[in-house]
Amino acid sequence: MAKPYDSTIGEGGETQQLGSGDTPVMTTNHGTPLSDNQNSLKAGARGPTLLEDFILREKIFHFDHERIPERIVHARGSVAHGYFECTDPIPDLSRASLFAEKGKRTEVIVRFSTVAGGAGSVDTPRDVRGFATKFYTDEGNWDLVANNIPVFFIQDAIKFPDLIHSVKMEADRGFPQAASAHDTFWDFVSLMPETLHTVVWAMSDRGIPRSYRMMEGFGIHTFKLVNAEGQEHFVKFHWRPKLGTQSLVWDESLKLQAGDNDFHRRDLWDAIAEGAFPEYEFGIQVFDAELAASLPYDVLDATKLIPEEIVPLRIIGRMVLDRNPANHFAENEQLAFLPSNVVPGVDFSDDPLLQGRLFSYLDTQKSRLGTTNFHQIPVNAPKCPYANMMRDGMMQTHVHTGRANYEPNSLAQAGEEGGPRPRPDGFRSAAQPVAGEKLRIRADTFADHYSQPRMFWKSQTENEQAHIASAITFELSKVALEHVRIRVLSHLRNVDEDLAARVAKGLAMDLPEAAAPASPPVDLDPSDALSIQKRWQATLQGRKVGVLFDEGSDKASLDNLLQAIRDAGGTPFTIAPKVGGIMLKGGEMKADGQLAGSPSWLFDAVALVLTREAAEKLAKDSAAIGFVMDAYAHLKAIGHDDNAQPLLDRAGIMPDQGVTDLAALPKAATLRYWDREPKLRDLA
Ligand code: HDE
Repeated sequence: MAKPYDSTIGEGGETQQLGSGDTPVMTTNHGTPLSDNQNSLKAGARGPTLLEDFILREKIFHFDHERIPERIVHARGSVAHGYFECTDPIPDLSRASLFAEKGKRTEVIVRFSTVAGGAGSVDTPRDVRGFATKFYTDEGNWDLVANNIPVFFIQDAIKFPDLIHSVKMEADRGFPQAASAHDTFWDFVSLMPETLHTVVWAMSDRGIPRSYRMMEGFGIHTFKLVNAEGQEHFVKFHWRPKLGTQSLVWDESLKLQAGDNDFHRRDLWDAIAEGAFPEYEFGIQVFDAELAASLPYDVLDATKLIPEEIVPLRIIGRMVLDRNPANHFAENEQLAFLPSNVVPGVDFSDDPLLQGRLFSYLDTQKSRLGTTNFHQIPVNAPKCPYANMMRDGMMQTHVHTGRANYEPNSLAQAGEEGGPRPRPDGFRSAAQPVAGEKLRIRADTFADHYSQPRMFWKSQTENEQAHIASAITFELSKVALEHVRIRVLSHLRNVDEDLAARVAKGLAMDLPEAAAPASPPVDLDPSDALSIQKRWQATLQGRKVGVLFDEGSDKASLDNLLQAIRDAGGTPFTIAPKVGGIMLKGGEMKADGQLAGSPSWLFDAVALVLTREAAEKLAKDSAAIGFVMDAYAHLKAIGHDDNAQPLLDRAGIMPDQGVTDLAALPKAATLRYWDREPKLRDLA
């Protein structure tokens, strides 16, 4: 046995000589080399630990302070590095350097997130998703802190703490975690009809995305682009995923919350690790004050969107995410976004929600990261030179030299460092005339809360409408306060009578009187761009197919299928009751996953390559029955041959277009079978 005082033996028994070969020396944080990282300093082998043990105290002290406050909202997120490439320069619209030349690349980091849950919560609750991008441009960092839904719950920043308090776990009981289906959130919604538009989006399939790689992003607010001549245009920013927008079905997202609470984080990590780099188009909607004035809603109101049919999207760039983080804490927890980070050529509008955000994010970073110098943390620091007269502060890492810590100064005349100076073409706010009385007031043009949720509802397919009505019914069924449910129904009547009637029926409640609108709703034209199903991209790229096999399966058919899936751009994942080598007809094969631990919720489609005997055996195994039954219930393609029939029969699978032979599976697996749904569940 090693003597405690010279123990350099690790758990595995391997001895590491101090500083030998390439192994770095382990030291304290102040550089003193350690001789022993296994034993604290004791008075005798079985005696008490000594206070003198500075090595033990430093290690425990540091560990005790490892956590920093999590983000108040968007606490759970995933990051990826990559680049933005300008594909269609816009110098006529903006002097921003990242949009100046075709092919110009700018480094980025992106953080995707949920909103309501804590850092350790699950990835797939019904929620809005964050889509925040930091562009490290050569004229400073531009942070586009966006969401996957193009509108927001409230119109004025002063309501944000109330909104978030209402949706987070209830104050007395500390639950529910990461869920909007509870009294306080819907109480707030029922009293603030401006929330309805975003609520209807969140209750749609947008609230349960399939992957961060298959989600749109929206800057929401109206911003401004400013060109070198100082001319300004209004603009809205959009991200469009190359794989198309895709979502889960509700039952699947619930099961994933139990089965793989890192579903989105893992999906993003794996895709990048495998070289299937997520890609997004970057689009702008550009318009001027005249067009803004012609719209029946206010472009400064963050609860409204401008349909692409009215202001088309112009694609000016693309973003590729090609590198996983090396350290979660350094690059995710310490990553700080600020909507106030803009570069020359991009400017703010007077949207009162945006104006509030310009304060909040800077303020929150001081509280989370503990210092005004959080911009010096590598992930937050600009990649271009930066210099000013701001000095000192906690955790200052720059050693500023010379006496010039004020401006103006004339120290250069004496041959000393004079320090930086502003540049005439540095950031300039767009010159905008402002006049008005100082009031706590909201513009009349913000008063209509129903027309746009109605437009959204009317833009959906029948199946998507059924999902929305069912989601609202589900959430309100978890609301114990009956007066809240009644009040929500009274608002839904103004959105759409059919929607209100379906939710009321789903709750087994009578329809109340419609709420009195502050401004009567109008019928806006529906927009196909607002529907996921109408714009479905039938591709196997980025999709995963779970292939179940067992003893005796035909190896040649299995190999053919796996290759066909790869050829179509998909990722096959093999599953068997046991993961070690399984004897097949034609050779042995190992599985990627064990059947009991690889439910079909993890895949976009499934295939069964079984002998008749194996199918009969698996027809008595609940994991196998559940595998097939859930794939069917989640509207996925199921590829099989005749041998699998006993298992299909046991799982109650009825033939339809999505239940195909193995050869047709790669094509069938590009879709979900929405038509199957009414046969399976009673939607509202
Ligand atoms: Fe945020 N929001 N927010 N938000 N938000 C934060 O900043 C806030 C809003 C969004 O991955 C916080 O660093 C206020 C709209 C994303 O690190 C905080 C208001 C949109 C992220 C904050 C809003 C967003 C945040 C928490 C109303 C979409 C995650 C931690 C005026 C356009 C960023 C932090 C990341 C994070 C405040 C409204 C998106 C507290 C006061 C609208 C994607 O500062």
